[in-house]
Amino acid sequence: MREAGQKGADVADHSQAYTLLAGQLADGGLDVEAIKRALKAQRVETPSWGYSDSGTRFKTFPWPGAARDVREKLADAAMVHKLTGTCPSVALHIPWDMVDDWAELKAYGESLGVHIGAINPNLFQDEVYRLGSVCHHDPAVRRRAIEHMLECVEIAGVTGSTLLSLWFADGTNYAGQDSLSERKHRLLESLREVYAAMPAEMRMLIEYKFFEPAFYQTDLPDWGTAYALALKLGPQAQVLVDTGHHAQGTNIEQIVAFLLDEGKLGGFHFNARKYADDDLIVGTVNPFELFLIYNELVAASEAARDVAYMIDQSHNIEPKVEAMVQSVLNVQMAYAHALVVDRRALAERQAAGDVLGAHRVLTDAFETDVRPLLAQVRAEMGLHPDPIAALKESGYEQKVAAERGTATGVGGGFPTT
Ligand code: PSV
Ligand code: MN
Repeated sequence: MREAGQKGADVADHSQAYTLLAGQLADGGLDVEAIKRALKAQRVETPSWGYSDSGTRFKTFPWPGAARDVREKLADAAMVHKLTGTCPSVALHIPWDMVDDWAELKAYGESLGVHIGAINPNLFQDEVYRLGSVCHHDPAVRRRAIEHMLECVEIAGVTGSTLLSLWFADGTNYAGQDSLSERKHRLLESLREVYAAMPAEMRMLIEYKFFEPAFYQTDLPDWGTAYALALKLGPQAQVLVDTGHHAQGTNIEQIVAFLLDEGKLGGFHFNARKYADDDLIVGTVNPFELFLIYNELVAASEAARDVAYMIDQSHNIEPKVEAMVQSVLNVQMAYAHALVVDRRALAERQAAGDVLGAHRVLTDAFETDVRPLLAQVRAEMGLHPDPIAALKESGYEQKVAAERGTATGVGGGFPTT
């Protein structure tokens, strides 16, 4: 029996719906084969930390079968790739994913069908980072942060990763706590040293976040600050847009359009921000926003060629592998909607000053049911047209739950006594 909500992506009934849709898209002047090629080439990187137990400062609810180490995280990521055909790389966080033998880990990932993607240095969990890392007033702490980033550049060299993805928890909680301009200088000086150590093929992605963990002042609070730093550092430095890191109401697609036009959009961390930060499944709350972001990416065409698409989510109350597959499907949906925008009609309406006509070109695309198109693409890729159904049929979640068990005592950040 078909589960509620699965209709339209079903194996048996997608081809008829696809034939109808393909005819309508072609009649509208769209090249359906080119759209399918683009969807088959779509890539989304999943994060190692999305497969292990993680939660909030209140509570981490352990999930049966959650990955316990980096090898299990790679295995889960490989399963997501097997189901979606879209996720061949995995982002790592160091030292969460630290191993002695990186070449061996790389080979292990490849034996499963995935490779190691962005390397994320962790500059927020050591005791010494209480007052910051690269912006800290003590040069010894800054040195430690720089050395850790240099170590990550080396790790990336062995794993074949070309992205060094940086996020700093640096900031202050009280007015007067530290010199704001000095912190700015320390940040740039630290990044210059790391930038200089990067090989030519590596890019430094600089992520911003407008709040948390510091609440009075954050050293990298917005895209403008990240952009200014990237400009100063050079062409291998770019901005990373984490969709969860903006104030409510921020026009993220405008930021995307600006950075693309300036050649400074390095990549994304996709998620939904209704959990305050960045832990919910992308596209669940605001699919229209995600579509508008993809609309800019498709419009930018070649200028978006090197953009890295990554998910940054830590699931607390939901099944982890299923949550990751759902995230990928939501990103694919946004891309498919952006690909069916009638760009010629849009340009015409814009040139005519037709405010609502132009708007309707976008909403027409967004309201198109692209599920048969995505099912067809998956079928042509040799995949199950419905990856969630395929996951459930595979028994993978039960298998890992039996093998790995359920963690005990994972707790949360608050003291329990
Ligand atoms: C910080 O909130 C962040 O978005 C950064 O990308 C970190 O690397 C990641 O989350 C850790 O979960
Ligand atoms: Mn992030």
